[in-house]
Amino acid sequence: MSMTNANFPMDAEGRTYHVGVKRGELANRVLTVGDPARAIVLSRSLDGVDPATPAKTVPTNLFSCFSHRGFLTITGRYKGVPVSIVAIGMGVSMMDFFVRECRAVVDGPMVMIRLGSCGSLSDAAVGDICVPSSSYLVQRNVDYFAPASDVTKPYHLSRAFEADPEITKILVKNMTASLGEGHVWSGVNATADSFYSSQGRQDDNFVDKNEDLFDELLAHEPNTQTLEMETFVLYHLAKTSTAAPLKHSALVNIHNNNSIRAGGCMMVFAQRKTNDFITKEDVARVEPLAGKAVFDSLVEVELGSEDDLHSSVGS
Ligand code: R1P
Ligand code: URA
Repeated sequence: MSMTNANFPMDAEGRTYHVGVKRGELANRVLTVGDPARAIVLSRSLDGVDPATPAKTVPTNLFSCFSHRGFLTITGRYKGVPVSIVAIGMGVSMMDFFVRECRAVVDGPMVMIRLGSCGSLSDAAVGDICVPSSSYLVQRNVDYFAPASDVTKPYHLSRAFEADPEITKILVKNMTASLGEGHVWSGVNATADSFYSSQGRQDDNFVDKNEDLFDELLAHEPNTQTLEMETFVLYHLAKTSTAAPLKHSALVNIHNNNSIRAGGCMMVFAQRKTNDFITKEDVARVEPLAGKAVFDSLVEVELGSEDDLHSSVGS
């Protein structure tokens, strides 16, 4: 694969270096997940999918692209509206690749919603859904661990960045309709740079100094409810995205000056207070219900008339 432009590498066809997508392959409305298997399960809710499609197979009526770096993009329509699903793997760098490279190949405003899994610090039980209205970043403060360090805090906690408030409201409504009252929670998310140390897991093989981390998170943001590994970057990059290109002035997002509107929700896989972990039967029950609620939300968000420009995407 040969690339041009070391600043923002793309191949001769205009495919981005990591996600591997080019103009015309991605919709303005994107659902992002970590696990490619989850992306394939959710793709079964898109228009025109043959219910006899074998499990673990991308339906043949949909566009799909599996990149050499492990990103899976699936594009089709939901209730007639073009949508994409992008599986990105895990961690803050993968979210950064996803947001920037997808933004680069789509014209006009975009909406991006993450459906992930998480650990719960609140009473949200395994199988429940949390819709965080904001997220902060928890980073291992590596300097603390240096020999003779004078650094006093082993973890750095950033300020919180907000999701798009309207998307959060729509997600809560649609998740509640899908999963039922009592199973949908609002709160603040903490995105950690490790599944282990910066999520307060104890590991005798390493010096982590994280015994008091949960107390520190709750002192920092008393409504901290979830721990996972990507959402902060999505909310942060949406808030720092520049306005939609002026050549499409009719599409400039009326809600703010950013070209990306972001929201997030997550299924509780790990209950950190009771130490429960979700069963595979519960994952199979919750994933498609939550996925449908996200698709309903994606198509409900007002973006402008981008479909006029991209009417062939997903068909
Ligand atoms: C860790 O097991 C992974 O699960 C969560 C975390 O954010 C991390 O990526 O999300 P996904 O299920 O979307 O990958
Ligand atoms: N994903 C995470 O990052 N943490 C958990 O505890 C569960 C899922």
